[in-house]
Amino acid sequence: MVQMIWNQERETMSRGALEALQLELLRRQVATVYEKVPFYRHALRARGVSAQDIHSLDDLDRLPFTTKSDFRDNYPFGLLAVPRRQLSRVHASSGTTGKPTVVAYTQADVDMWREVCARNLVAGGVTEDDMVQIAMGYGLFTGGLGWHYGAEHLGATVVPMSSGNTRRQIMLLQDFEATVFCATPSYAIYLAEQADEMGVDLTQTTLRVGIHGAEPWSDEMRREIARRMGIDPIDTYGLSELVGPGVSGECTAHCGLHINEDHFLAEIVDPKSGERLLPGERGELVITALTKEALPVIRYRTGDITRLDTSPCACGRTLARMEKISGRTDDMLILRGVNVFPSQIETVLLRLEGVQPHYVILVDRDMGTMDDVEIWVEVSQDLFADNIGRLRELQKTAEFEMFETLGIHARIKLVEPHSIERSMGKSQRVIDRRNVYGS
Ligand code: DLL
Repeated sequence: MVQMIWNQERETMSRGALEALQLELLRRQVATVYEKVPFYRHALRARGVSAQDIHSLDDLDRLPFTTKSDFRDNYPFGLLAVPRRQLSRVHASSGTTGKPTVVAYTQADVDMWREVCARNLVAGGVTEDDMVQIAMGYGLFTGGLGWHYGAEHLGATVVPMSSGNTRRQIMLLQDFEATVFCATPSYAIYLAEQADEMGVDLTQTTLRVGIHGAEPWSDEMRREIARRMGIDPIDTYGLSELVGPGVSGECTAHCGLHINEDHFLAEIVDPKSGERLLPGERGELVITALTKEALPVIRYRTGDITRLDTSPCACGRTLARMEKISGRTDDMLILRGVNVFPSQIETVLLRLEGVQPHYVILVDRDMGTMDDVEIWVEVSQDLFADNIGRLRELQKTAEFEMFETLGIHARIKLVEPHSIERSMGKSQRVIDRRNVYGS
């Protein structure tokens, strides 16, 4: 397979050379945070470690973790390693409760960010000849501006739409002949649905690549997007605490997301104990930002569940691949003792004929004691208008499959098309009301 590689030197390094580079950068970064960031100086002193103690990458586990609450405790600029006037940009993640997580970039950080985003776009099949319609949110969210800079950097043409305004998006993507569409998977599905209603067949447009990410999505959802939009949907991953998009992304071989390891050092730990796991084991992704100047985060607990694979990839890149994220540690539902991620529920649902990719999982506690799960899922208009017998049959099959495949007892409620709220960004799939009982 011949594939364009944006940064041949960095993306095809031998593992030995890459690890030597990572070690050098790690030592430098630890020395910097010790000197410049009081939070890290205290944490390192408490563990009796300094840069001199890092002799190999195995010494990583001597370093302290950083968590989301450390960002909150140091809100807004307490973790900075540079004076504020050196900042070029500030972003923030929405944060469902309380203060947002604030992240900052120097000019060198913005340059690095655009470089890693360009790599991911090229890996996904984007070229300088492409017209890239960016339908991820612009603003404090990193999705819009991240891809914007990356796409410009590689020489493509950018249409900075942001999310929403869906009918206009559909009109312009046809008129401008966009070839690449960047959006969260849920927004891509929503746009496809609106296009159907407008009588526009997206598979007949010039669109050919979808750049997605920012939320968990199953392979079934990927197939649905590919079918409805006639594009190759590419998964990309990142988080604001590091840069935003640009941490990792799939190549067109679709066998995991290549991590930009010369900037982001990845490890997998047991989410409970924090112990490092063996190569290939699945657990929580922890990342150290090796080159960031403004906010050099050490061992950030992403909360995202995946595993790493360093075996050679068909595309020629040597950068390790992470498996598609199955969910977040804090999104994992424990239902009567069975662990399940919303993306697994999505997989089961979307395999059923007549079911639409719009669903919500409601978890409650029956009389305050037993977990009670109800899944609302939309069905196609045809099916909804059909006789009750077919609906009843589908409901029974869905309930049976949930138990057979995932071991959970869930009531399935088949609902009318358009009755579940659509999302322009990240969708909220789970409404968990159990903690109102305070357990
Ligand atoms: O979502 C950055 C981003 C923008 C990534 C555009 C990809 C594309 P945050 O808002 O800080 O940043 O949210 C980060 O979103 O810890 C994951 O839980 C989740 N997430 C991001 N990408 C994926 C993905 C952006 N491909 C949080 N699959 C992360 C599953 C993802 N979850």
